[in-house]
Amino acid sequence: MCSASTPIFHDSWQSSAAWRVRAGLRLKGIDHATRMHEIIGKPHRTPAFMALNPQGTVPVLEIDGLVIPQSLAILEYIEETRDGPRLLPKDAATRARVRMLSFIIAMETHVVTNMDVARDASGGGEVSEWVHRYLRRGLDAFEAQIDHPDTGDFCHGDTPGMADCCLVPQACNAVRAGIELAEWPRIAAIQERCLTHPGFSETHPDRVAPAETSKGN
Ligand SMILES: N[C@@H](CCC(=O)N[C@@H](CS)C(=O)NCC(=O)O)C(=O)O
Repeated sequence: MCSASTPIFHDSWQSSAAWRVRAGLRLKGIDHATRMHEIIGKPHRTPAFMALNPQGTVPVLEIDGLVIPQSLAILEYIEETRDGPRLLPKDAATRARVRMLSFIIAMETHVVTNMDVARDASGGGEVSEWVHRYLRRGLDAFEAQIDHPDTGDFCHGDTPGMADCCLVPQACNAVRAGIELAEWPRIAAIQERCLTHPGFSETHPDRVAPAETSKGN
């Protein structure tokens, strides 16, 4: 049963950015209602949705009278306003590390490998070559950065947080693009651990997708 103040999450099983937030909401145990959107072909870009987010992208979270698009802004907001397991560490130095890992994926890898950008940027060439090149760059950098004493069972310490929320969907995209994660053993180990953690297993696109569906980016 949802109250008037129940957050509304605009989600899509086809979106890795949305999975970041689905996982974050699950990890923090935040009760919410979901509006699931089909994004392939952009049927979700109705006037009502564009009024919520002029960028036309998911995820969007309606919470506390606010409308927040952008997955990392949402994750930071729920971290700052809600109790529950931490997605970001308390102290500035380690917070910076978790943000840095998250940004490698969300700002430098996902953005240039999403289908709209890859199609335009590959200039009529092989889209998959472009996607592989930039996925590999991101995964190489991430693997190097988690060769660090603060890495534990998860990207930072022994509980999953914001960096894991960013890594897992992107690593699944890489596998879907035909890339073997075994090349990055630290990422592969964290990915395997995350996929058996309820924060990710229960929010996996296969668990939330309608029965007849197509995958996205
Ligand atoms: N930087 C944004 C990326 C959002 C994004 O690219 N969402 C894609 C799916 S992964 C989307 O909504 N695509 C549909 C569209 O652009 O119409 C975030 O982190 O939220």
